[in-house]
Amino acid sequence: MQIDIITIFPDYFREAFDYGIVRRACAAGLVSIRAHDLRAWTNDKHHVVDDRPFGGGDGMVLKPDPIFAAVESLTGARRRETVAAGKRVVLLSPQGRPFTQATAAELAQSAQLVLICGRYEGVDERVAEALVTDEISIGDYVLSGGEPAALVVIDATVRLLPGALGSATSATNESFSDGKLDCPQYTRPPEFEGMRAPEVLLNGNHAEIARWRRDAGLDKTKRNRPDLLK
Ligand code: 9D3
Repeated sequence: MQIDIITIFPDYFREAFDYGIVRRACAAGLVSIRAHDLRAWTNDKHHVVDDRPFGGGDGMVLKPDPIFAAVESLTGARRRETVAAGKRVVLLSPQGRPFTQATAAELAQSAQLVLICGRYEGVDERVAEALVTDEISIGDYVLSGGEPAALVVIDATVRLLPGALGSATSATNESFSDGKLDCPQYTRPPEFEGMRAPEVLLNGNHAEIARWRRDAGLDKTKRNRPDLLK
């Protein structure tokens, strides 16, 4: 998979992919990730990427032309309709559809992923109308821009690429795949500052351990994520 990020802060991503599963996926050649400076696709002396909103109002809007030029040079296509099968053009935006594990699984099928990071008050809507295949938000809170959202989308997607996870961990046997949260985990020492790990986990009765884990995961879900049980 090829991942191209379009951003006005390419340095934000320096070292971002040098850790853990994403690093190993890059090293193994499963994915190649590059961050590109949107200003490279401007033609004017001052490399202007934004302008004032039509109709007035605060802040600035990212201009369409450098973004269309960037996507064309990275995908070979200038319109959503002409973007080849297997290529996705993602706009990170507060107005997008919510990002979930299912979205990550969908994106993990693509040969190329182009991520457009918004900044300022937003992005000229013709980008979403004509260029983008998926407009995505990572949740209901306000970020300063699309860059941290791009990191989230890339991390969740890359770890689903075939071969990215060690055989010890399987992508199917995880929270959100089965609709409830993981159970609590404990390790040595069995007693720490007066707090005991649950005895059931120490006694080696695997049927009892499995039952405890299912109940403890369910308790955690009821308390922290009742929405998952509905
Ligand atoms: C909805 C808020 N907008 C109206 C006042 C202003 C605005 C806030 C934040 C416009 C752009 C941004 C920058 N955010 C993103 O680019 C973004 C984002 C987010 O803020 N929350 C969750 N997911 C995402 S994905 C991209």
